[in-house]
Amino acid sequence: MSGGLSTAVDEFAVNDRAGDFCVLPPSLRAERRDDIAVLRLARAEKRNALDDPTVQGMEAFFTSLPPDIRAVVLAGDGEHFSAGLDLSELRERDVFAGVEHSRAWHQAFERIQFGRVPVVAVLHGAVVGGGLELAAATHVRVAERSAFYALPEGSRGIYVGGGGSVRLPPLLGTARMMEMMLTGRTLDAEEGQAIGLTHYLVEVGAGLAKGIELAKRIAGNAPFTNFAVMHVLPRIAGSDPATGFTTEALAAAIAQGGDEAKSRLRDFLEKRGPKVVRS
Ligand code: 1HE
Repeated sequence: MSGGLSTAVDEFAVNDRAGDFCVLPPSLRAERRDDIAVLRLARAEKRNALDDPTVQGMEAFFTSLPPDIRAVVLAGDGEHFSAGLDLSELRERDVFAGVEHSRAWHQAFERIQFGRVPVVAVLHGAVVGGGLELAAATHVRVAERSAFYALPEGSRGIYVGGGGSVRLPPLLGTARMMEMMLTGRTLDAEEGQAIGLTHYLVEVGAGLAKGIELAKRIAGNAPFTNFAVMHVLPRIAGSDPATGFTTEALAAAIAQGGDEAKSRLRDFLEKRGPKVVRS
């Protein structure tokens, strides 16, 4: 990816480690909450626009998570989650560099979607363009009431390049994505929730606490179950039914054959395990 991102990803992955996480660019900040990592976009002065070092830093972060981290919360500093692609970088790029840049975003976001642990996004303010593509690569989305969503690529004369054509249609529907891109319309937080783009809608300022609460619940699941949900379920959903049923049977058998399942099932049958509760 020589012409894609301006610095090699390895630079962040192999440099000396500050604390628990790999060295991150100034536009990212990570902290640990027990077995949860919170990664923040920390470029509020540019509305968390995603420049090369930020995308590259996210790839390095998700590639080198400490082994005891079991879920990640992704949030943004300031008034907005992310204004999307850093448009100031676009002027520099020729056509092939553009292809490589898009592929580099794909590679980074693939590390999120098909990484080691589930990721909960906490959305607020602008979640636009590449910011929405980033949110789509996470597994659970919490929105504060200030969140709004748009795909303004049409008005900038560009096209989504962070995997939006692949990840957004299953969330929004192809027709709605088409309409959003053609008209540049904005969806508010309630509309995003109504169409299933987000899973939780909370008051302004309450997103991070909700995200951490959900991440802790997720971290308490059996690791293989989380793995199967992240890695097997989307492959089944994208395959023909016969392949899907067979793959599901294999995943189910692997899960139930594990020690984790046996002890959790025993706990329930011996009245020690949690019951399902009405929310
Ligand atoms: C930026 C960016 C950016 C802000 N790239 N610098 N994304 C967009 O088309 C969205 C463009 N941004 C906006 O519409 C607005 O900035 C917001 C609605 C997000 C926020 O508005 P506001 O009034 O809070 O902030 P602002 O005054 O517009 O911006 C503050 C600074 O951030 C300002 O820089 P300054 O040096 O003048 O202070 C802005 O220039 C800068 N800024 N957004 C660069 N996006 C892989 S393909 C993905 C394709 C896309 O993502 S297209 C969508 C791009």
